[in-house]
Amino acid sequence: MEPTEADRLTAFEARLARGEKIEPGDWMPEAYRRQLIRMISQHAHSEVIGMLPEGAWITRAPNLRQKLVLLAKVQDEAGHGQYLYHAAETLGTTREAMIAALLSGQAKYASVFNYPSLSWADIGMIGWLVDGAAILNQTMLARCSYGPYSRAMVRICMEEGFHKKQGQEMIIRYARGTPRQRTLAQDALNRWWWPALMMFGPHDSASTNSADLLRWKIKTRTNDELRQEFVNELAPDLQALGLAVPDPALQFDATAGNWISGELDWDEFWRVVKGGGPCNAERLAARQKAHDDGQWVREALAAYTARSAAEAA
Ligand code: BYC
Repeated sequence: MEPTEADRLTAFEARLARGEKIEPGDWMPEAYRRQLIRMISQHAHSEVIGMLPEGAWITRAPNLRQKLVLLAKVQDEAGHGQYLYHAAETLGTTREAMIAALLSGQAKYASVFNYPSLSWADIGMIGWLVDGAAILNQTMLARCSYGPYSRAMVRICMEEGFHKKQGQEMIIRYARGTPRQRTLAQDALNRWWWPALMMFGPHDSASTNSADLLRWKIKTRTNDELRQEFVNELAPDLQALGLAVPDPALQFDATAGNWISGELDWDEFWRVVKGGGPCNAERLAARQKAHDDGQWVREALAAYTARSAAEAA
């Protein structure tokens, strides 16, 4: 007798409970597939759009070493986008559909990349805070239940580790440097602190997807848990360098062992997520231009594939 939908769901959830990975050809609930396509494609878009704030500084790097490091980092982000688009394609979507959703403004990507990078110190702060936040989240995702996503995360996390270290090294140097360098580092912290905290998403009480994602072991920790770990890690390190976290309400709760933040500006968060941030239009216009400029490559590839198929027939 054919297994019913309910039997399949029970068997699927039993596999998750045993810690097994789900692979592309395996049966999965439609909502699990949809959640993964949503999240992996948003993640891929974030990597690709995330190249823009830093890419803008490649030509203005202060020396050859810094330029090489930044070039390597930005190229890594492009590679992350590639792995992730491929991981999403294993679920039955296409690259074309995902890119169309991004360019039409329908798909989301991390809100943090809609802020401008105004000084060279921003490159260090993005590395330390933004890549640091990404690592916390992605170390969790490396254990997620979908095989291709979890395997992509292993390599991505290693590369993000290098990204975070280059940023941290730069900010430590600036914080111990000249008064001008300290001012640049503080200014960068003032502008990137809150957008970095917003990367973890809304509070758990407002997180519409978390229940499904946690049930199916796509996420294993909540938005607020990860954000708290980030603040606990960063607040003392920044203060030890003499940098002031731009949160007058920040205080240490010795009983819980947590650094407690003031409330995030959720109106700003949702405005940026919905397309109204300082650089949303500029970021999408840059992606649209890159897509248009790449049209000849896609045409050449299609012609090559068609000719190879004709020759093989
Ligand atoms: N920005 O139900 P929730 C990098 C949306 S790039 C924009 O909690 P979920 C790097 C959310 O999509 C790595 N939108 O969602 C690259 C949902 O809307 P939809 C970035 C956000 O999925 C270059 C709604 O709000 N990392 O490292 O449970 C240079 C409700 O949220 C955001 C990833 O992409 C946001 N911050 O949790 C440097 C990690 N937050 O889709 C560095 C993968 C929430 O229902 N993604 N929304 O219409 C995730 O881990 C999760 O999707 C999130 C959100 C934690 C982001």
